[in-house]
Amino acid sequence: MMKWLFSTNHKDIGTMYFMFGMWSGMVGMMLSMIIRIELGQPGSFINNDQVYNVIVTSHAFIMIFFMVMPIMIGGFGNWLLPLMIAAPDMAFPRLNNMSFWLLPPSITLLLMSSMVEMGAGTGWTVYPPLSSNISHSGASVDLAIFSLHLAGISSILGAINFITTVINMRSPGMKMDQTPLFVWSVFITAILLLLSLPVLAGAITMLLTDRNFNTSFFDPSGGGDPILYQHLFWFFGHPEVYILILPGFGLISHIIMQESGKNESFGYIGMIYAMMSIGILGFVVWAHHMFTVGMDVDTRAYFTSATMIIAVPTGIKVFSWLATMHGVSLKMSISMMWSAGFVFLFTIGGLTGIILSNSSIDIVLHDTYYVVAHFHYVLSMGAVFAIMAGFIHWYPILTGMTMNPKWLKIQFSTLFLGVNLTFFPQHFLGLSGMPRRYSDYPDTYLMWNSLSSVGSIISMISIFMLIFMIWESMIAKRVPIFKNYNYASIEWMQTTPPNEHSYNELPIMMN
Ligand code: HAS
Ligand code: CU
Repeated sequence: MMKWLFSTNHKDIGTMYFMFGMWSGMVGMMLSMIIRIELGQPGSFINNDQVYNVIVTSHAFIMIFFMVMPIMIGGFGNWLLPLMIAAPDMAFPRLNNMSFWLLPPSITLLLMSSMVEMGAGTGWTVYPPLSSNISHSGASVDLAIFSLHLAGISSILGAINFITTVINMRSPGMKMDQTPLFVWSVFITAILLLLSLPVLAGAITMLLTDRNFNTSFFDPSGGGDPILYQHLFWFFGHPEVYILILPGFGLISHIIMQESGKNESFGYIGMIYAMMSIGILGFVVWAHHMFTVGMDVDTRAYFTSATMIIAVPTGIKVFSWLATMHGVSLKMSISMMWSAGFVFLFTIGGLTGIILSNSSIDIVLHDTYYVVAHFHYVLSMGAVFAIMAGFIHWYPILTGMTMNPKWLKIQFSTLFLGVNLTFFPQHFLGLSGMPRRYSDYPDTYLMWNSLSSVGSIISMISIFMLIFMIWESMIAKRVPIFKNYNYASIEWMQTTPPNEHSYNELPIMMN
């Protein structure tokens, strides 16, 4: 018990992040099922639109801050990053413990916000005036803000830890341009976190004082401006979406390289520059979320152009993954299926992003289901597929157990079908004008909505299958056989004292 509470060990902390993220993922999934039940047919299921909005808001917060980020950065980052640079642990092990243990109180505050008063039905963007005390009186939004404060502190501390670890703890002789791409991806993600989260913290603190201490940062009646909040939020919010995907890029690069039997990714240096470009560009495109606030045409032209440029480095990544797979007789392992699925579906999500970046088109599509389809392709199929790929790829090493490969393939097919059936029809709903964050719709939207809800049930069944397979692997006690040299070398690194590591002995880690 105390071993976990006071743990300073990167693997144990990584395991706690995994378990926390999986638990939050269950909560987030159940909330999404309530959403899809409400929208499965016209008319009302919940019978309360505030409650519906609270569920949508909690779903987004939980999936972003308590599922994807803890699993990708906290779980895979903690587990793999020190191993990949042959460090004995993270640079600040006790800080690492604190980063993790800030999360349970944070999610508790969020869940409490739904239990008192009428809940926070603001959407994850928490825009005033909806989030001001006129529309959301009571403690709910304040609790949600405190929750974000804690999750933000957790992430900032984690970011400091990862940045320091990558800079100072690399095995002697390992240059930055010899460091695996997953390490680079977490490093760049940590910098994005460090630069963007304080802006969110500022924005929500200003909102807090607007709500409780009569300031009027975002209140026109006191000389403030609600649009200022949107600028501050999206200056954080857009880098945040790359925070959610970049570690996934790193996982996918590693898996595709390894499963293609190569010891180097195609265009390794180009992949690093691509991630750096995505990270930098991510800070200068934020107002593509605000095309409808009434911007002048030059500003719109700028944000459209800057946003589109991100397709270039992202394209470099996509084509480098394809080139890494090219020219070998590919063995379609399960982690490779997830990775190929990632490349395909993430690209679809990216292309709809390019469509949305056109400001004139976005005036029509903003706040419709087209946006919802876009971000679920890059998140539910991008981020989640990367997590699934990484989890299945490293499961034997992390746990010393193996899941049933045939069932894993069935599970892959099931989730592939489920998420596509859920989200592809949402493009059509958006194009025909169905708005997001509404609990009901006219009959004309019935067909695509009911298909979407059926898809969500298929996805849920797939997740249950995975849980069953994890359980089955525990009772079956099959011991993994590390035939593959690459696996073996990670195993070797786990058992070898760090001072005996030398870069030259780690050919696979070169990427
Ligand atoms: Fe996004 C809204 C534009 C990537 C997540 N995005 C969101 C929201 C989320 C999100 C969560 O410009 C909703 C937030 C909310 O609650 O309101 N997004 C883009 C663009 C990219 C992009 C241009 N998004 C992501 C990633 C996310 C994510 C990654 C998370 C993981 N997104 C937008 C816009 C909105 C938006 C608008 C606001 C919409 C609104 O009205 O609210 C790019 O990074 C995508 C680059 C990737 C590719 C695919 C691979 C590239 C290849 C190269 C060739 C392609 C070319 C393009 C030359 C482009 C293969 C050709 C174009 C064709 C159409 C064929
Ligand atoms: Cu954006």
